[in-house]
Amino acid sequence: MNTTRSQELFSAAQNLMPGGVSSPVRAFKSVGGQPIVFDHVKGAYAWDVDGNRYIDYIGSWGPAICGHAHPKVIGALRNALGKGTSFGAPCALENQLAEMVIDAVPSVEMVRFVNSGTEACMSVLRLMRAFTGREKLIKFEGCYHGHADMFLVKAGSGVATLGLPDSPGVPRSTTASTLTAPYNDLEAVKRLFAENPGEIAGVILEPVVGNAGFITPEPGFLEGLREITTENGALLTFDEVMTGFRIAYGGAQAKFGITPDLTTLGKVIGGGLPVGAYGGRAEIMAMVAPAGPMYQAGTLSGNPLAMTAGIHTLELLRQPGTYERLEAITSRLIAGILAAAGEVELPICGGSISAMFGFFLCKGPVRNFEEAKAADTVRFGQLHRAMLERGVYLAPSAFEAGFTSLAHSDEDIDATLDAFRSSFAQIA
Ligand code: KE4
Repeated sequence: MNTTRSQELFSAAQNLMPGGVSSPVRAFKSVGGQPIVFDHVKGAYAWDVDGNRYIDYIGSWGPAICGHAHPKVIGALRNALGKGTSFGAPCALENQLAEMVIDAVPSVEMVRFVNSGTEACMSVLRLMRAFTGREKLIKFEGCYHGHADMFLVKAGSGVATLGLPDSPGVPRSTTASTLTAPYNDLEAVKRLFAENPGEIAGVILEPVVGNAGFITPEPGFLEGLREITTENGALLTFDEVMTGFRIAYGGAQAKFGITPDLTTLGKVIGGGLPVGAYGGRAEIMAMVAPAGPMYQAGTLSGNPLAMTAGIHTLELLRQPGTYERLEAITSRLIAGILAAAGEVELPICGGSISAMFGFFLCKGPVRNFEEAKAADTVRFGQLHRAMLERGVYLAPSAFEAGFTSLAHSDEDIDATLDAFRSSFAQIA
């Protein structure tokens, strides 16, 4: 691939923005190679500023589940633009998207829109604390809930990608109340409750992990967390910023039949524009200002363009056959990846659920972050660069999940598997 223009632009960006990016994972630090500067996206594809086309398995980190720049979303945005870009006042579109989210997500009786998943997670933590009157929180190693201080403890995603010990600038006093346990380890959670009786406000987790690589809950894990939190008077929050409307229309909670007390959302519900949300039982949400005393606010929250993009994205997703299609292409993709690695005897393990997939270059199984960190990240970097050369754009980190969309065709999957076969042969 000729990436001359990407190199020029990325080099100039280094003097303008830290690391030349607006979000760390985009800098390809852990995989090496030349970060690709995008020019435009459409459907399953991205084009860089040198005119190279890539089959895109990031999809803007989740929002592009219907394919990039879907004509129905773009058309609706064009119409909405004529009415203005932001009101800072109530608008009917907020009612409409709120009703769709409430109708779809089992735990959500009321919802508050914000502007990012980080904002949703920091707000839901404040709400858990406000409702219970307790301060401590349990999160899981490798899970990522945005970059708010109290979550930057053994976090996944970019924190794991860059191998950061967490982050400077986060006061010890802020993270002292954040307890951590290994994912899939119910005994560790029980111990934390026993050691902190009456002090834990809640447990937050990714019900399917996408930020430590792709890690699924073992049978009984989510059910166990539901029981333990209920027994201890603590709240259970599913961070469905990534899994929401991707694992199923009702999210992972619908797929697994577990109803948390609170849920965070983002990505898909904004259809590519900045939206986050938190919601749950009405009696808990009643604490949120101005209905209740817990303060949270936002200038651009519920803005008409983001609501429009979210409404039309969800309308596309609720069409019959959507999740069957996503399951079919994604399970074929991961099966082909595992088989291709097996053909050259490369250690690999992985899986998929609906439109989310991932693999680790190690024997496996990978049940938690410690085991994920044992995977071969050097070889993953070689694979990432080889796949880019072959026109396939994978997440630039071994600690991220991959995303398919309704726009990925059977031919795209075939071409991707061909690229995997030759890339595995190259790096084996
Ligand atoms: P944002 O603030 O980035 O919108 O959402 C934070 C967040 C919260 N919870 C989960 C489960 C998430 O996956 C995320 C964000 N995900 C990363 C990708 N792993 C966003 C990409 C990035 O940081 O550039």
